Amino acid sequence: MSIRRPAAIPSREITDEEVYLRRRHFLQAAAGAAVGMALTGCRAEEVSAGPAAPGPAALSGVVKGPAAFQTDEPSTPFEDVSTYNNFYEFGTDKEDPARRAGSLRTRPWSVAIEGEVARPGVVAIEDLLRPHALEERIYRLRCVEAWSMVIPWVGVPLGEVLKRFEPTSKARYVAFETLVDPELMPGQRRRILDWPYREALRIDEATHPLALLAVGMYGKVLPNQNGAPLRLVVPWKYGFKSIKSIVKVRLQEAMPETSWSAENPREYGFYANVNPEVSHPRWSQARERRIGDWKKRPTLYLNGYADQTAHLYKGMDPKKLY
Ligand SMILES: Nc1nc2c(c(=O)[nH]1)N[C@H]1C(S)=C(S)[C@@H](COP(=O)(O)O)O[C@H]1N2
Ligand SMILES: [Mo]
Repeated sequence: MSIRRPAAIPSREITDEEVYLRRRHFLQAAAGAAVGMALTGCRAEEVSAGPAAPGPAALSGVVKGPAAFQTDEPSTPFEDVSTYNNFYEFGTDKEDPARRAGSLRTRPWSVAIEGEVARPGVVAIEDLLRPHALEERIYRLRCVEAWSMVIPWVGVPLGEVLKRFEPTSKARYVAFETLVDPELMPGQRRRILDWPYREALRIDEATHPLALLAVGMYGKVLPNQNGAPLRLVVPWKYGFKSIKSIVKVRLQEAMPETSWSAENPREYGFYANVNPEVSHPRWSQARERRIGDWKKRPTLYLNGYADQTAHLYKGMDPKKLY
């Protein structure tokens, strides 16, 4: 069932999409996504948008995720979500990814699953996704830079995917890596970070039902600049944990090193749980600017997902989970 029948799309969203379709720079980026986007053989078959409607193709067979994974808050317009990005592989300005990520080729794409699993392997993205229903989840995204968005993602629960590879009893952490290819990712020609971008979760965080492997947003294939073809979404943590364009997943016993905490351990920790009471060394995290809003709003503990995730940190000092 497609939840993106025209009648179900609010008029505000249609207007946003009309605006973005006129944006030349966005079209260039989307053309890159369109080339490799056929999720052939999986439940997310490409629905051809036709030449008159460029931009990311619609995903079919998307089901609405459980109520606990939705929000009544208005979604941030597609135009903003797809043009205001952090993706340092394409440059450090917010507009760089939308302007430059057209160079990324997202098919063929495979993901290596390694380490403490009974069934390791290198899996084509189609095979990785095939057994799973694509779900829509509307999540808040809170960047450590104190801005936020509300994004209707399409994806599959990470825990369900990991289960198929049969984690061993030694699998205490899950580490992720982004593609390294300076030809496709021009920002990697400079050592802005120690590439590849690396992120990780504790196994109980990774298998929490909120943790999502996203392949789309707004009912469509993910634009390259948002982390195509496959990115993590962990909504109770700062946005930098939600690693994009994943090529490797490694389950392991030791706590993995992560890019931002390796770069600057004083400013970025392993947990990076959203917490209004723990300031970044250079700014407060008490408030945030929702993209599109004028006034700042208070930041919520665990980004408003404390009901669902606080139990993961029982007995740990919340102030140390930065
Ligand atoms: N590989 C990679 N993943 C990344 C980043 C990045 O620079 N490279 N930026 C992170 C940061 S800081 C944020 S806030 C989110 C932004 O996701 P969005 O652009 O889809 O909103 O992606 C995260 N994932
Ligand atoms: Mo971020």
